[in-house]
Formats: sequence, C-alpha cells, structure tokens
Amino acid sequence: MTNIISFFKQHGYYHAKAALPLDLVETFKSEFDPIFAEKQKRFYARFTEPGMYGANHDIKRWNMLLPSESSMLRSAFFAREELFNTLKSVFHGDFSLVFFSSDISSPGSTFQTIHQDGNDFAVALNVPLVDSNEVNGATQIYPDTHRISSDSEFTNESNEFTDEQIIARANALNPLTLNVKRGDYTLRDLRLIHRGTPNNTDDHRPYLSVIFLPSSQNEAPRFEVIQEGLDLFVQFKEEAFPTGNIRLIDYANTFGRLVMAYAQSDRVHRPISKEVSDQLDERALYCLRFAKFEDEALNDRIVRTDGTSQEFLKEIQVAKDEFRKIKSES
Ligand SMILES: O=C(O)CCC(=O)C(=O)O
Ligand SMILES: [Fe+2]
Repeated sequence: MTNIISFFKQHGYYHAKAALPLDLVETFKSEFDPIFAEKQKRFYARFTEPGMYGANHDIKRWNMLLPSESSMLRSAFFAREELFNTLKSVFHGDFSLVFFSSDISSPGSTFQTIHQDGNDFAVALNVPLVDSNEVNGATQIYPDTHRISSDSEFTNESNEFTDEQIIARANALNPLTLNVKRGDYTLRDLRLIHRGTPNNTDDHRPYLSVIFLPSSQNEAPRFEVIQEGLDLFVQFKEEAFPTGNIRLIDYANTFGRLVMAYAQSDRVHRPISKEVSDQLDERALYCLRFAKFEDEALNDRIVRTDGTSQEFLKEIQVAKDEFRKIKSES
C-alpha cells in the first residue's frame, strides 16, 4: 500500500501539496468567478423580495454545480493517475463521479455545526481556487473520525453516529484546520467529522468539490425516467422559490440531489458534448460513465434497466406527495 492510501485510510483525509499546475488553477479561477457571479444573480432573481434568502447552502455558503463545457471538466484533473489509483484502491471496487460541484464560503459565513457529510463511505476531492487558512474559512476536520473508534480498522461500512455523538467525539479531539494553497488538493472521507469555518475577508473562498460514490452495479434508470425527475425538480423550484418558504425550497433542492444520486451523475442535468468527451481519457470516462453523453456510444457503457427505473418512479411519486404536504402545512 502506498503512503497516500495508508494515510487516507488511517486519518480519513489526505492533503496533496503542489500537485496541480498553478496556471491550471488560475484558469479554473478566472472561469469560475463569472460563473459564480451569474449563479448568484439567477438565484436572487428567483425571489420576489431581495434578501429573502441569503445563499443556497447554510449561512453565506453556496454549492454550485460546474459546467460540463469548462476547462475544469475538460482538464479531467479529477482523474489524474495518482489520484485515480488512490480512489481505485480505497473504494475496493467500482466508483463513479456523481457530483462535479463547488463549495463557496462567502464573506460573513460562520462556524458550521460540526457534522459528517454522510454515514456512508464516499470521497470528496477539494481543489482550493484561492489559498485558504484560518482567516478566510479553510475547512476544519477531526482526523480519524471516519472510523468508529481510534483503535478500529478502516472499513467501507456505514457508520451511524447521531448528532450528539458527533459533537461528543469532536469535543474529545483536536481539530485540524486544513490550510491549503492553490495547486494543492485534498481528499476527505465523507464520514469524517468536520465543519466550515468563518470567512473574515471580503473575498469568496471557492473550492471545487468533486464527490465520488461507490457504484456496485453498472446499472441506472433510463434517461426518460431520469428526465421526469429533472422536470419535477424544475417544477418544485418554480413553485417553492417565490413563496420564500425555506422548508419548501430545501425540499426542492434535496429532491434535486436525490435525482442526481439515483442517476449516479449530475451530468444528466448537464450533458457532455462530443467535443469535450473526445478529449477525455479512459480514466475520466470511467469516472463519468453514468453521465449523459452526446456521443451515443459512450452512453452504452451503463445498463439502463426497468427495475432501476421503476424504483426511481416510486421515489418520484413519494416526492410529489411530500412536496404537496409541506406546501399545505405552510
Ligand atoms: O466549504 C467548507 O469549508 C466546508 C463546507 C461543508 O462542510 C459543508 O457544507 O458540508
Ligand atoms: Fe460538510
């Protein structure tokens, strides 16, 4: 086992220093800034009153999916050889790139509640687009807390800590602020306890955030059925936002993530053009195999079955009922 893999398994994270070319990260940043500015504009335009809802994720924090046409995707930084081999090893089987996204901590963000991103094993790859530290909101982690105890072995099993247990574990340990520089990347086990910290500067702190999930079967719902989910997501958003009802807006957004998790790719929402896929190498295409491609030959790598489609249709029905219920309660 290489050092990276054993470090990651033991501590639940890995910090690679000066691993990406600086000019590449600069290109990402100059592409990212206007995309994010547009995103904010579109978001605020959804509300009837300005300032009704501060940001799309937590206090002054944003999540934003990244475009498939960007150099961020084209460069396939997420499938560079060393990184890919690490992922291949820690997943003990197949995995896929499900969310090609970003986390932005804006000026005025505060300490997040200490949390796990999930109970199930998955990996977040973060690429800071600016140097990040205690002043502008670098992420704080509690090393080793992805394992059920300090003397337990690394496994890919789910753990089930309650919110109280998470806080109690964190209180008994020292956090580590992941001070990162442009050109670095970090890998984090999604079970690891962590939190976002305040950004006390006047500038946004953007991290690219790529989420890899295990995929035991190369099966997914049919595109027509996924499209039903995506259409419903749009409908939920259009209904929810003008009301300013936070529960309803959160439900709409959570449903969007459910659609992409079922599809095992957020690229069904943002299909990949042939011009881009022609540039992607085999490792990148493997990571993105659940995406929707303009190049039909690439869509055939995944089996799209009736069983999985039916399961997803049931989820769609449940969501419709739940959305109506939340709406009627307010
Ligand atoms: O952006 C960060 O520093 C961490 C954010 C985070 O952990 C989250 O939103 O789940
Ligand atoms: Fe988190």
